[in-house]
Amino acid sequence: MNSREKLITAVAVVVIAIVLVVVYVNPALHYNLLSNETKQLAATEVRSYQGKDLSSVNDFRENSIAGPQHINGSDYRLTVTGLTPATRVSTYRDILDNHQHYSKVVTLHCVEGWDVTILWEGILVRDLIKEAGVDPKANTVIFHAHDGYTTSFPLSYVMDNDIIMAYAMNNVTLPAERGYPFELVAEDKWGYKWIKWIEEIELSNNPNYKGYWEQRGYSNSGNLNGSFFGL
Ligand SMILES: Nc1nc2c(c(=O)[nH]1)N[C@H]1C(S)=C(S)[C@@H](COP(=O)(O)O)O[C@H]1N2
Ligand SMILES: [Mo]
Repeated sequence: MNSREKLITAVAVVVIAIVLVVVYVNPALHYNLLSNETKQLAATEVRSYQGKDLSSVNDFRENSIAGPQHINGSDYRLTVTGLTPATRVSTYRDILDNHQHYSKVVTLHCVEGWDVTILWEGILVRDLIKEAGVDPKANTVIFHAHDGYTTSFPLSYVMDNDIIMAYAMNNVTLPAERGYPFELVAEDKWGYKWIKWIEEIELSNNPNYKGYWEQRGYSNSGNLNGSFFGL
């Protein structure tokens, strides 16, 4: 090679190296670049699954208490706090790379009268809680979100059911409006229990804790088969 060819080769190597580093270290680019468990060929929303029609990511009404939250995937930390032997801090990559992924079609019903049926993909909340460990005094789990929103459940709800924290819907990574990085798929509960932008999972011994809408009169159990007012 002459010196001009050497220079071109050197520049090409540097450019390729930079691209690889950026793709590898940036979790926001798309989890499936980093995961060997779920292979996706295109980030295109699926609209039917096993014969069922799905709603679209755009069929939700956006009426969050403080508008969409924009969380940077590389700065994101999830903590498990409260009645646990060790406060546990995880990054987005830790959560996606080191846990089993699950998918499930579940319908979200908002008290306003609309609903959306979505193919959710996420990891089990139970797995994160088990990893941190649970003090025997804990009987309640309180989720805290980036916008200050909170909601709570009996601990048994997340430990005895397959409750996932979703990072994708209809095969696409959750957009900011839908709760990126994680929205709780609170099956059998009203939409206000489906907390978006989850940052903290707190183990508590207060079964009477009331979250944002619960303090404003909505049922604390949030059970779909009951009324959303009262208990
Ligand atoms: N952090 C946070 N999560 C939230 C809310 C909110 O305001 N903040 N709204 C809840 C309500 S009332 C519903 S119906 C669902 C779906 O709301 P979306 O259509 O705005 O996504 O998100 C729930 N999760
Ligand atoms: Mo809602």
